[in-house]
Amino acid sequence: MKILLVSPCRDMAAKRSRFLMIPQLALHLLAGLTPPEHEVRIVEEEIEDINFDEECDLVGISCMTANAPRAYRFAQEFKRRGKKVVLGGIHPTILPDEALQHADSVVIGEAEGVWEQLVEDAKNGRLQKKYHKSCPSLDRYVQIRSRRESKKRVFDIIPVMTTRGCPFRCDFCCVYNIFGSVIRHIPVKNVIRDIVDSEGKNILFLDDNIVGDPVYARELFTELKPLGIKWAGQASMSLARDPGLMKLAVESGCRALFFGLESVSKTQLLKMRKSAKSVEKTEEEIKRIRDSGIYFHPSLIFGFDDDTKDIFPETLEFLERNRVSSASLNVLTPYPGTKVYRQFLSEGRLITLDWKYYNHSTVVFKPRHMDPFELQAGRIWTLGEFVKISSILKRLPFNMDYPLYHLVVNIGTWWVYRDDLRTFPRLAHQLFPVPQKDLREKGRIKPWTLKISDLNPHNWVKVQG
Ligand code: B12
Repeated sequence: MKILLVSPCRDMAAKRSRFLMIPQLALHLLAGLTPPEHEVRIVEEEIEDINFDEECDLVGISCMTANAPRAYRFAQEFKRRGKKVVLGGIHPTILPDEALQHADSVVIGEAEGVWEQLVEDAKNGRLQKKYHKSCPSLDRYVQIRSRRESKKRVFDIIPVMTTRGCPFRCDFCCVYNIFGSVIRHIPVKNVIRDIVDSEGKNILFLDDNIVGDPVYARELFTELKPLGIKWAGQASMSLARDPGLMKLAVESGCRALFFGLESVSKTQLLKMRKSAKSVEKTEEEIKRIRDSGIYFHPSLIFGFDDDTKDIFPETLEFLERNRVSSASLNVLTPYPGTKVYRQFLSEGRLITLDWKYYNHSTVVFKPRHMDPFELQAGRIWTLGEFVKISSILKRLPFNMDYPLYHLVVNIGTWWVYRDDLRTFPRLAHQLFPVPQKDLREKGRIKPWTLKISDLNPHNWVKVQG
C-alpha cells in the first residue's frame, strides 16, 4: 500500500517559514512503525502544499484542536477522491465521534500498539471505526529513518520524546487525555540510539517535563554527555531545587528550557497544583536556573478567574524585573477535555465552538473580571510593551551570554505582536462584537488607526467611562 501522512497547518496565514519548522514527530513515528512492505510519504503543510490527487491507498492526518477544522476539510477532500482516511492526534483522541464524521477511522490516543493492526486492516479492506490501546509499552525501539530523508530545515532540529504522561492534572491542560497521568519512559538506551541514528546535533526534547522523573532524567543526562549534542526542552521549576541535576543537565548539553510558569499572580500561583511556594521563591529559582547557564523561557497565561486587568502590567514588571529574554504570553484556552472547558461550558461562558480559534492566543470565553475584548487587548498590549526597543535594551545587559539570540528572538516576537495588532480589529469584530461596538461608538477604537496606547489597560476606565 501507499500511505500518505499529513499534518495540516492551522490556517495559511499561520504558515511559518521552513526556516523555523520542527519536523512533526508523530508522523515520523508512524512511518517508523509501518511494516516495511508499505511505502510511506510524509507531507507537512508548513513546508509543502497538499495534493489531494496524490496516488495513495491510505491517508493518515494528525491534528490538534486549532487545526482540526482544516484537518476535517482535508479528510473530506481525500475521501471524495476515494481514499481511506484515518485521523489521529490530541483532538481526535478527545472528540473521536466528531472526528469520525469526517474520516473512516480514528486512532484514540497513542499509535503504538494499534498502527500496525490498522495498516493490516486497511490492506484487507476491513478498517475499523476506532482503534485504541491505553498506555502502550514504549520498550520497542522504533527506527525513524524518515527523519533524515525529510526535507532539511535550516536549523536542523531533531525532535525526540523520552517520556509520556503527566501527573499534574492542570485544569487547563489536556495532555493527560492522550498520554495518561502516569509517567512512562522510552528506555534510555533507545533514546540514545535514536539520537545517534538521527545524526542530529541539536535536539529538542518534546517531553512535557524532562525532569518529571529525576531518577530517569539523571540516567538520561549521564548517557547524553558523551554525545556532544546541544539540547532544549521543557521542565518544571523543581529543577532549580535540585542543583546536582541542573549541573548534569548543563553538562549533557542543555542550553535552553521552556517553563510552564503559567502566572505571576500570587493567588493564581498558589492555587495551581504545582510546586510554587511564592512569587519571591519563583524569582530566586529563575535566578538559579539562569546562573547555571540555561536560557530561561517562561510561558504565561492570562485570563484565569482571579485575573483582573492588573495582571498585564504586573506580568510585564515581573518579566523586566527578572530580565527575562523571551516569554510566551498566552490567553487561557478551554481545550475540550479539560476541566476549564467543562466549567465554562456549564456556566455558558464559551463565546465560540469554532476550534480554529482555540490556539492559545485568541480569547474564546468570557473572563470573570474583564470582558473578552479587554483580555485580548491586554495580551497584545503586554506583548507590545515587552518588545519595545527600550525594554529589549533594558534586558540585554543581563542576557549577554547570548546577545544575538536575545535580539533575534525579541525581533521575532515583535513580528508576532505586529501581526496580532494588525488582525486584532478583524478578530474583535468576529468574536466580541458588542464591546467593540460600544468602544467604537465612544470614538475610541477606530480599527484602521489602532495603536498600542488604545490597548493600554490603564486607559480602559477612561474608555468605558
Ligand atoms: C512539540 C509541540 C508543538 C510544536 C510542534 C512542532 C512539530 N512540528 O511537531 C510547536 C511548537 C510548533 C507547537 C505549536 C502549537 N501547539 Co503544541 N505541542 C507540542 C508538544 C509539546 C509535543 C507534541 C508532540 O510532538 N508530541 C510527541 C508525539 C509523538 O505525540 P503526538 O503528537 O500526540 O502523537 C502521538 C498520538 O497522538 C498519535 N497520533 C498523532 N497524530 C496521529 C495521526 C495518525 C494518523 C495516527 C494514527 C496517530 C496519531 O500517535 C503518536 C504516537 O503515539 C505538545 C504537548 C504534548 N505533550 O503532546 C503540545 C501541544 C500538542 N500543543 C498545543 C498547542 C495548543 C499548540 C499551538 C496551538 C500553540 C500556539 N500558541 O500556537 C500551536 C499550534 C500549531 C499548529 N499546528 O497550528 C496543545 C494542543 C492542545 C489541543 N487540544 O489542541 C498541546 C497538547 C500542549 C498543551 N499542553 O496544551 N506545538
